[in-house]
Amino acid sequence: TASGNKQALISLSDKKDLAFLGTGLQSLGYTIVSTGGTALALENAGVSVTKVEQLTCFPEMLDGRVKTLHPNIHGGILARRDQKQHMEALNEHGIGTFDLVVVNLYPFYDKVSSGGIEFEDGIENIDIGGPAMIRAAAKNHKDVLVVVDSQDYSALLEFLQGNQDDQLFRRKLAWKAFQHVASYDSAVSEWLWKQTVGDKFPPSLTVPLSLKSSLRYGENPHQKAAFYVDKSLSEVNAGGIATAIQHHGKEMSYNNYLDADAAWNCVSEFKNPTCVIVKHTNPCGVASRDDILEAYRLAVKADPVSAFGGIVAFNIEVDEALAKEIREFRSPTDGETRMFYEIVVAPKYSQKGLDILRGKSKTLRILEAGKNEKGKLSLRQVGGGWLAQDSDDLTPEDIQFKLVSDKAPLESELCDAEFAWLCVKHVKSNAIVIAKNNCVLGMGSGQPNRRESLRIAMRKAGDEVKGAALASDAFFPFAWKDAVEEACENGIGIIAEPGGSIRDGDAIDCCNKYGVSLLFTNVRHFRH
Ligand code: 93A
Repeated sequence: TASGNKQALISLSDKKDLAFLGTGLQSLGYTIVSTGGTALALENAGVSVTKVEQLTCFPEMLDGRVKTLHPNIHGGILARRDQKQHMEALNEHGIGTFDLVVVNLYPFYDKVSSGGIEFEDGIENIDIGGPAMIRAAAKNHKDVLVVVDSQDYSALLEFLQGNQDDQLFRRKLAWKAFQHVASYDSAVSEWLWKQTVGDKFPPSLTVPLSLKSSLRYGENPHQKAAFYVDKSLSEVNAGGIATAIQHHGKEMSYNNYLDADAAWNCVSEFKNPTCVIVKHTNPCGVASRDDILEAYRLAVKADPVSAFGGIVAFNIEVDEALAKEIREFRSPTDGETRMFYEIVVAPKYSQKGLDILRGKSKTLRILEAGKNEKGKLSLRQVGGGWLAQDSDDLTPEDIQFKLVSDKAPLESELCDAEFAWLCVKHVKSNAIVIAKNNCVLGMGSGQPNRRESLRIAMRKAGDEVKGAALASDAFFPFAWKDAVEEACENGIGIIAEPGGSIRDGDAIDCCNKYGVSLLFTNVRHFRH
């Protein structure tokens, strides 16, 4: 600049901490150039600013569509300081250089996701000048610092005070800047795609992700790993495991995230107070009770060996009494050893509850998770590509349980079947769940044949299998001398399965022979 001052360009939609930044820069001797609203906010905070119009000698035009798109602005950002001709060109046109660009964009995502916004309104919220400045500064980051996140203001001011150059710091900011613009552009493209195809599949797959953290390692210690978060859920506790608050314990690992997610997804489906215990992404204990302490004890009891070292999830607040129970409860296998867990996850904790759990062990991870959103996209990677599908949001309320055998079920048996059905959805295929009185008695998961899953589930249920409900995530390919008959012989009271096999008739005949109620759901819950 003419005065020889360092010059900063600030243009912000989200003006959080702008006064802090402005006063900080002013005291470091920076000349600040700003767009209309930003300039006003700075002046109100007692910071003196030069308006962009003074540099461009143009008014903001076309309802603000053209504010900063001008050589006097972009020349000052993009000129290479080490190129004589560049600097001469600036001199010739009386353009000063910018040393710092601070920009955040029109809140496009918030606007279009708040619902009920007109198409024209969406279009007007697409920022053009902002990304142009960010990209220009990020390209020329060697000499122009670029900041897009108010959380970086402190580090920026510290850096400027230090008077020491650090190209890595600049590069990191430039990386963040391009991430910011890329995720912004994908939000715009996704929205436009929806305006074209509506809610029809396939969706536009430019999912904006931001790096949440590096992980110590992946599924195994020799695999590098990191965790990325859906950009649209950048807020703390915005929903799901990714944004959960960790109150205590060791750092979350790759497998911890998988297991906590499975537990949280499962427990969130239940209306009544419920405890779910997960091991290796499968719920091995689930119980609903008005008394959550009892639910917890029953969930452990379903499979105490597997529950040890597992993840415990609740769908209601963990209060003092529940926390004490979690801390003290001894394994039903020997009545002595206190249960040990990797993670507790719940929607809420009372202060006392939290303090008690913190005292259970140094490592116990305590997570407070926000409500899961339905209708999310589910993605799986295969060699060379991605598979996309709607998430499986169907619950027993969406389903007709159709009686296809002679024996009419009792009301209680119907409830058991629905409970088992909701659980089986969360178990890896082939999945069998045996349940009674809102409590899982045994489950078999991940076996390549259904009969093996059934045998595991029955073994866990023991004598309690008599009169209990059985849910199968997919139909039985055979009935006689196979899984259906084995379940009937062992005294199962009611079976829920999708139906749809060419041997459905055999399954019905078999249930009739043993006087078992058979319900067809017409819905399958494969989980591969
Ligand atoms: O309408 S724009 O695409 N055209 C521009 O030239 C322009 N310059 C800055 N949007 C533009 N901006 C954006 O205005 C910035 O990205 C920032 O989000 C916002 C700040 O406006 P104000 O300072 O008036 O509140």
